[in-house]
Amino acid sequence: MLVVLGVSAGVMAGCSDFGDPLEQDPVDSDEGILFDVAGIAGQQGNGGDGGAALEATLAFPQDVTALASGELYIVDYMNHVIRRIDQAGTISRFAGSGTQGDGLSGPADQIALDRPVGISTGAANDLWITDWMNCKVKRIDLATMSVSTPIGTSAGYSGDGGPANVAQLNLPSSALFGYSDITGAIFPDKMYISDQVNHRIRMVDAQMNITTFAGSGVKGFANGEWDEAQFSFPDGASPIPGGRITWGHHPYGLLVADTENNRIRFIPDDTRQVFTIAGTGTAGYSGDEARAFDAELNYPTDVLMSLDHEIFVCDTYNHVVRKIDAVGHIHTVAGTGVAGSSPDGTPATEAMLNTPSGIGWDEATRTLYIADTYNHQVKKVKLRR
Ligand SMILES: [Ca+2]
Repeated sequence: MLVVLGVSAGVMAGCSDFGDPLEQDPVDSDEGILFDVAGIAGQQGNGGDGGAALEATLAFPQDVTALASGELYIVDYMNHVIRRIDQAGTISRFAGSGTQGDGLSGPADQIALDRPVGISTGAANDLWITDWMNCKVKRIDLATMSVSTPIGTSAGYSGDGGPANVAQLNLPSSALFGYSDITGAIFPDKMYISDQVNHRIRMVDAQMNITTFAGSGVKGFANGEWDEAQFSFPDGASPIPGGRITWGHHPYGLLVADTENNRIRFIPDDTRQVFTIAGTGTAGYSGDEARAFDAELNYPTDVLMSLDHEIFVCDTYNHVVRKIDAVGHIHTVAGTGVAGSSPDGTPATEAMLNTPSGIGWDEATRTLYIADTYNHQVKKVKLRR
């Protein structure tokens, strides 16, 4: 089914976009085509576990993480669970009881979560859940499938210099373990957390002590020294999750989706001198095919980097995903700029998204995964270099 759709859509894309048949890709006609992965457009629900992910329903999925094994993990935000799609495309509840609450320890599928926003790989046969409303980061031991809560206690800002389990965070929106180098290896020494309402990046070391890695804590915009730099993440009465971070490796450092500054920031791991790599600061949708530094973004909430040094930006209120190439030019790779929904198999730059919030990446197949939040779906597109 997917193959048939992919071939027909690929031929259509070839006719419209690549008039010269020599430029058509004879190997992979799925490239550039947006496919559904999970969820039904416009249908919020919590159904379908044990069956095909394409027939399941989701509730405002916030992010998606692809593992090298081929498994996919979906942060099913308003269902308060993490769902897993296996290599055969079957979906199941992986973590979270489905009851909104705050379970500190116990079996993964019985633990209560409250609006989780992220899941990331650890270095010790574990996965880490960013449990946003609970202001905690929870660990799943994959050998025992049991959960513990080593980071966070309640909403606030405290605990730097001491153990992370009694420190306060305020709506942590992503947690990134270790330090992923160009080979994909993870060095198990640190975890970085975007501490959204504190407008800071926190760091937890191997001894499980917490500190502040970057951000003065003042909401605003300032580049420079780590403790003087300012970020502007969503806060206020009912913020959406934002300010997610990822590793960049050219040079090594953290990339930050600085959501309310409409910019992407970079923090080199060695100097911690914060600077801007994309966005003028003005909310808008402009600048494609030119320098990302001169482009307008609108409320970017997530960012990632491929091993080819491409940076992908979840440009949420523009309803698109954009790519900053290795020479610093920005392009739209999915979405049209208009909120909506399009049929499975539409060329990605002709397909509408609705308020995408999180993106994931599978390096082996160069597949971009998109949490298409307001469509209650996860989608994917393979991208050429
Ligand atoms: Ca992500």
